[in-house]
Amino acid sequence: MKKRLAVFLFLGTVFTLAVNQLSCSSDNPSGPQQPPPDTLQPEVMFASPANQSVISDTVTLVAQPQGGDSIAYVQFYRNDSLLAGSRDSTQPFSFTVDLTNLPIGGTADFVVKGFDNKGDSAAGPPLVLYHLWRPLISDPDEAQARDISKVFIRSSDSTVEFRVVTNGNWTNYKSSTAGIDVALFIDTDRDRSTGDTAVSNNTIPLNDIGADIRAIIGTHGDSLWQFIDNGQVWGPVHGSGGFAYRKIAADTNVFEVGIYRSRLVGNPDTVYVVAANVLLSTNPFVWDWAPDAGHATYILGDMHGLFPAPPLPGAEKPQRLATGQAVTKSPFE
Ligand SMILES: [Ca+2]
Ligand SMILES: [Ca+2]
Repeated sequence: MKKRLAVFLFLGTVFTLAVNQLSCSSDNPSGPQQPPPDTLQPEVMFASPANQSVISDTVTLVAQPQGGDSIAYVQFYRNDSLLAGSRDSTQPFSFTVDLTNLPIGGTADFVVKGFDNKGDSAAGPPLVLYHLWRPLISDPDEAQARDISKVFIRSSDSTVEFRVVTNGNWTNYKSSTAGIDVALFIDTDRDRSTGDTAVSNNTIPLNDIGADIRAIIGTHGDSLWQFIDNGQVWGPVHGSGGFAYRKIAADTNVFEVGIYRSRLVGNPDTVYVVAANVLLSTNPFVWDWAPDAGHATYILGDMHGLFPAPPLPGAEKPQRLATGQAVTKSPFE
């Protein structure tokens, strides 16, 4: 008798479970089927390049659906204007844009919109891209000869690159009267208690950073240095050389220098940067800081290497002045 009762209870449980299952799977068990309201949007967003990338003269925008309504086609917009011919109904949605006319460091703003077959459309998050270089520091014209105007930056997995522009040309950049003496100070651990905090015999603070690496270009040689905390001195970076590359010409106002990321102490993701130029032809020397106070912050991990690969002819040997050539001790000491 007990056995029959157990079988009966078991069958009852199975029946109840089955009914529950059917109830759960029915959207509308109490009335006729209604088409659900169309609350889904044809959501789409950029898949590449990543937001805030540095890109070359042309870039291919790629967009993908975001799991909303099915997408009939997408269109791409730049500064709210539809890009002619950008309609694409085949995944992956893409469109190639020519940015050749954009200035170096200029930004381009893009939006992609998805459209469904019911007349709905939805815009994805905007995309901002930089042309060739990303602005890092913009410094006012301080009416000094060859003071720093702008510093641009970009990076890849292997290098971080700087592009420095001055107000007014130099002739021979190494000339102590008509050249430059620029230092790029990099706080690789964003910690003022490590690295150098003041220059010119500790009389001029390096704004608010503790610089662990410095690159010097100009009168006092083209060289890369690392601060030795144990001893409080700068030591040249030896090994396979100083810079990854250096591009500087006579009678111009811009130079570029590449540094291997492996040279940055600790291989940081984020660095602080302060630039300085010293006019050696005046007594006392005239300093130009960029920025004038504080520092610029750069996240190396943000960059995506979409600009042309930098020329890497092999690391450059640090070019330091020969004995007797230096007329003054470097003001960066
Ligand atoms: Ca530091
Ligand atoms: Ca300045």
